[in-house]
Amino acid sequence: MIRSVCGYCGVGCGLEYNENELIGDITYPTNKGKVCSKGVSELISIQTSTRLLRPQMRDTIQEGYKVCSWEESINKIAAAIKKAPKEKIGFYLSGQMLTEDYYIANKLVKGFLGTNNVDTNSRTCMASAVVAYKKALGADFVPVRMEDIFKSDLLILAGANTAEAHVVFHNQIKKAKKEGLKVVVVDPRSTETAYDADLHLPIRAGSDIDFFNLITKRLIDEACYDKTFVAQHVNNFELLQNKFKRVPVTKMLKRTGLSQKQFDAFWELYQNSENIITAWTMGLNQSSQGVDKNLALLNTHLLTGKIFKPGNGPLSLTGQPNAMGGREVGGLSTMLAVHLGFDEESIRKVSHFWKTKNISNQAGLTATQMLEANLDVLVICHTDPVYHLPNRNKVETLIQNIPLVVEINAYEGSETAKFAHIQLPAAPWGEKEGTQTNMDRTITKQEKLTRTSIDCKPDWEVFQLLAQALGHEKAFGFKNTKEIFEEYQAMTKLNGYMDIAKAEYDTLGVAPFVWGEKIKHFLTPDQKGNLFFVENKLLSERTTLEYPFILLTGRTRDQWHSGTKTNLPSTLLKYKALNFCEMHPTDAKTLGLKQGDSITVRSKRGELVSTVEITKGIKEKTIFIPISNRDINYLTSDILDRESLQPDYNHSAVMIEKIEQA
Ligand SMILES: Nc1nc2c(c(=O)[nH]1)N[C@H]1C(S)=C(S)[C@@H](COP(=O)(O)OP(=O)(O)OC[C@H]3O[C@@H](n4cnc5c(=O)[nH]c(N)nc54)[C@H](O)[C@@H]3O)O[C@H]1N2
Ligand SMILES: Nc1nc2c(c(=O)[nH]1)N[C@H]1C(S)=C(S)[C@@H](COP(=O)(O)OP(=O)(O)OC[C@H]3O[C@@H](n4cnc5c(=O)[nH]c(N)nc54)[C@H](O)[C@@H]3O)O[C@H]1N2
Ligand code: SF4
Ligand SMILES: [Mo]
Repeated sequence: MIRSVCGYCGVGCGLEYNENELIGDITYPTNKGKVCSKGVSELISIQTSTRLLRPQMRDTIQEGYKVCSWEESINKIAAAIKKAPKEKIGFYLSGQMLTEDYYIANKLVKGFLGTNNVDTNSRTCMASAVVAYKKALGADFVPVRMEDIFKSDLLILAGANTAEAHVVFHNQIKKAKKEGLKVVVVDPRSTETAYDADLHLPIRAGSDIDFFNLITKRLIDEACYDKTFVAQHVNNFELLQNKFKRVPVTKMLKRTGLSQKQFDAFWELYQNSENIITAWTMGLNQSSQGVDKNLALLNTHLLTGKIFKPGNGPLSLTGQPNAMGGREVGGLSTMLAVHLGFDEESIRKVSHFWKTKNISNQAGLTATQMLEANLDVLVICHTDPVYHLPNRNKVETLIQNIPLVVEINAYEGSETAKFAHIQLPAAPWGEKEGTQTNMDRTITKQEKLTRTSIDCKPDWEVFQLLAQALGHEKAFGFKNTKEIFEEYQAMTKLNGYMDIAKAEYDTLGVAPFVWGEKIKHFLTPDQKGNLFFVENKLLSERTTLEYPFILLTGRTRDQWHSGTKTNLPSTLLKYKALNFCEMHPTDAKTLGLKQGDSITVRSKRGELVSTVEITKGIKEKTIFIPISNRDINYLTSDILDRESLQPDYNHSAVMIEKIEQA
């Protein structure tokens, strides 16, 4: 029997592999034996015929790919990198890569290629939470654990559909409810999560700042914030109090679309709850004011002092299996490594550690900026930006300006593959080993369960080959993932609060390690939390007569993003279809649409085809299409949050047209 962990979502469920069978690991702390359909299907995905098995290349994207050798392809990439000015090199990574993969890529690019142009798809996912945590708490640190829901009285889920996106955590929420936990869901849609909640607040898309500000207003006006905690541990209270004297309460409530009665019902529950956790995901992060939405939420925990004690705190639910590990390593272009930035002291420490003089003090380009920067070389690993970045027609145009696009993928058939020149075959989950950090700081280990397919390599090895071809053999002579993890552990000592060095690589598979358990205070220089006054500035795309609907996008339970691993003939049995468009009965009637009708949905930027799904569970003038429709981002707006540069995927103005059957 081998113990491993699931490589899909941020819950990080323990798995047990037994003679070709994969089941939940009963002894594992995060899931206690439970798994969802994605977890159990991990094995099937290794064996599919759609695996990418050989390196291949082509000169132009009009030609077909031709199989080549590793040596030939790596040399070609190395030659292009050597020739390019360093600001014209970009690496686009993924919260699905293992910590060791991330570490090598980050070390190579930031340490030795002299550019910080390493970004990750976490930009589209967690960037707003990262920025807000840093501003309010002093570091990108999640101060509460999933198991805290059992010690809590109230769980507020804002813009999160745990029933479909964090399935096993959702099961635990249901269990905690039986033990007395109350659950409030704040979501424009009546999701499966809302169905299981005690109270669903169907707010208007984009109005979360108003909602959380209404809480703050009541806390201040009714003087039920924690005065001692605020006095001792929190900055900017007077400023916030003054600003809140003048906030337009009626207008704010109106913008949320909630009635006074609905808000009062919530307030009753809120006020009477001793211990509160607020959890959130993409409904908040993916927004033109994603950071501000986060800050408005964090304010409520700073004011009530409901943080750093059991059963309390702001819990950002991480989407991908190792988005946290990636953030810890430093995979975002706006940080250097191990949560350190680009200040002189940090650069000195990191340069000394990596024994290099090449580190640049300029933040690198982020996901969308890379495409706009006329790069000479773009290396993409474990993610599909042509599928997932907003305003896809623009993405397709821009990526075609890059003379060398390299895709490292374990599967065929990504959307990015259509625009790449070199494809390198990675060893997927089950054919490699390495560590990942789940949403609540638990470092776990994926184990190798089967032999690595002949021509495939773990992602870290690909980056190491490239580093060696570029002449950095000395800094990149790792023999295995353990050596990399241990170097990374040594590096985390550069950052005082990271106690990752205490983890034992060899035993992580059976005994996961939770870092930061002793941190019960703010990580700002004065150890005080920072309140911020934020307002809803209505920066998202507006509807017009021509484009009268707001499009929301999101997940369905059994599909993983673009579906290279889950939309396989052998895993076709889906509990939900992959392509549907939820709309309110009133809207369907106005448009003359019936259940199952084919429609074209169009924005200013592009269009897609979908199928009508009529439901009262969505607000009027709002529609929802899941991201399992691979064309989703032809529609989406590329407005970004100004600080986190995360896209506003949940607020695009669209129109709907019936497709008349011939
Ligand atoms: N099955 C499955 N699970 C997954 C994934 C997957 O692809 N498939 N992906 C993983 C990843 S990477 C991520 S990031 C997570 C995402 O996890 P979630 O964010 O929980 O998943 P989404 O379906 O994107 O849900 C976002 C919810 O926000 C709501 N929403 C939209 N706009 C607003 C708004 O303005 N305010 C509020 N309050 N709510 C709003 C939507 O209606 C939707 O229900 O899921 C992870 N888990
Ligand atoms: N409209 C809209 N767009 C969105 C979102 C949304 O909610 N709405 N969500 C955003 C978010 S939160 C996220 S996280 C992104 C996700 O977007 P992507 O990261 O593009 O989605 P995936 O389909 O998970 O892509 C992972 C890729 O890695 C490949 N792969 C699998 N295993 C391995 C391996 O071991 N090694 C390598 N090298 N490759 C492997 C898979 O085949 C696949 O092509 O989408 C973003 N885009
Ligand atoms: S809940 Fe997440 S980690 Fe657990 S089995 Fe499902 S996809 Fe895997
Ligand atoms: Mo994500």
